[in-house]
Amino acid sequence: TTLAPTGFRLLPACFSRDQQVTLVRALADVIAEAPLFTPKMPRTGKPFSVRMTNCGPLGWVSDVSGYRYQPQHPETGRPWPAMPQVLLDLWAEVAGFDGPPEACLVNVYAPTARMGLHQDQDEETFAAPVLSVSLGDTAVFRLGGTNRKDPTRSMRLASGDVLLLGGDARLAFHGIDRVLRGSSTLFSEAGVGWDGRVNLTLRRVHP
Ligand code: MD3
Ligand code: FE
Repeated sequence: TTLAPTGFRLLPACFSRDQQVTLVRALADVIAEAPLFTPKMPRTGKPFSVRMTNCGPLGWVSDVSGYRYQPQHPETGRPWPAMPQVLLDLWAEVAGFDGPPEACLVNVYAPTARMGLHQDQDEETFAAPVLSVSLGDTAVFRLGGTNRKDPTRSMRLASGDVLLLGGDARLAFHGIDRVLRGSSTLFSEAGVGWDGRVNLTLRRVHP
């Protein structure tokens, strides 16, 4: 078994069920303003299995030209909608970083979607942590070290769980092996027409 890197903090059930329902409804408004898009791999153009949108001043996008942060939606050209206040409050409470998050990437996983092992290195600073919020179906998450060949460990991320990745964990390899279909009733309870899983990542892009 492998030790978690320093700077890795799981806050299980950080959000109450009521807070999760409120957040899901706020995300439905975000998606109405900034429709989900299917990112493409740089160079090859191969589509991701995860669909995405963003809120906050900047958003992460990926297409044949590469990965980048930009202030507008890649398809509508409009600015990203504001980050829901509950997310700004969460960051202020737990991030331990002086300055608000600049980007909130919204990853929407259909029940069969996954995300391969990768590092997050598109930001201009790694001094701030990344804060992740899981909603809906439980995910099987994989966390390694800062080298691709380091040993990895697997853990489940359930709806309402929050993960803080600072310190060494900020540059750790990580991915989503699979989503446990039907493990949550959150989205039906919230009355949105989705299934699967949603993950939010709050980040600083600039120092
Ligand atoms: C560990 N998202 O958006 S969240 C991503 O569930 C991403 O959608 C996954 O990886 C998801 O880049 C994992 C947990 C997470 C997020 C960022 C990290 C773990 C991380 C950054 C560094 C190390
Ligand atoms: Fe990532």
